[in-house]
Amino acid sequence: MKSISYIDSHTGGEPTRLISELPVPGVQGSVAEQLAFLKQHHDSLRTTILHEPRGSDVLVGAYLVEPAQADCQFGVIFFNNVGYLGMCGHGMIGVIATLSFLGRIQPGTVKVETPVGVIEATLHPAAQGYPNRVSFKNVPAFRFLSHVALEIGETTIHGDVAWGGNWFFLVHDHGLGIEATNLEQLTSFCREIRSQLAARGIRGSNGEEIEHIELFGASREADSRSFVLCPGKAYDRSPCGTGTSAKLACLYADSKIAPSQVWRQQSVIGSIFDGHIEQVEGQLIPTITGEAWVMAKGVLLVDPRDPFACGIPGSTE
Ligand code: PYC
Repeated sequence: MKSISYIDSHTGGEPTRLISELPVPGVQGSVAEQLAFLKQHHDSLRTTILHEPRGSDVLVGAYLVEPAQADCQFGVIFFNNVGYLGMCGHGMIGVIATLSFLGRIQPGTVKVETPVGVIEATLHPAAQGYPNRVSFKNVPAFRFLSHVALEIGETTIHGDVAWGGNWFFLVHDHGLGIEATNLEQLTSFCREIRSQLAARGIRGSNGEEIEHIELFGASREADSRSFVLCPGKAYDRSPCGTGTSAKLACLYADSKIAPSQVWRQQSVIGSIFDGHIEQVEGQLIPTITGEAWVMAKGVLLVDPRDPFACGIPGSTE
């Protein structure tokens, strides 16, 4: 029987399952190289941890690994039910909260190597009822394409393609209510957008598929409310850290925010991240702040005789 220890947290309602001891030998190199190795040789570990019956489509996983970069204290690889993520904002906040729970960090700043670059994450001193308030300086964000038109059913919509650590298509003129009572319609609309982007060959600047779709609407409590479809079928319960970074890059490109101006992004379930952007040596660096809560700790047991030991095939996309 194999055992895999985990700690679960949630950030604005979106869960992160941290595996702090990788149960796989021989993983080395840069964090991007470690991801490539795990993807090629140990992808069943991902499905074992995240697929039903142990996990669900909503869960995001994080492997804590050795960083290769000398100035980094940690390395992290994020993954989900369909594959691997370049970066994950809610996940980074959850990992930092969990490292604090484990006593491995104190309030202050650490550098974390991810497959897409180095993140500077700050655990704030506990205050105002929040034990785990975390900010992270993301990889540089940018808008790649603007005002791309798509026909979704009878509706013509327009969206921007932007990078915030993952690729996003960001849409405002969709005409749908960004409400938790409207999740099915929002999900199928976004899935249709994603299919059309793929069919029309609309991709990120490096040819990567655009897997995340964001719809924006008005908020009473923040500057904007969003629905974010993640790779697969699940929507982000948090305001999406990499999605908010992509949004900040678009707002900045449109001169709708100034450097350091705080933008408050609300998720479809009501949780809020604060974000701002700074221009550093010609690049746009987003900083995102949110809170996470550590909520479960346990051991996954993998019996090799179990026909669903590595997850239910086809239970996901
Ligand atoms: O917070 O960046 C994020 C994220 C990506 C996918 C789910 N959450």
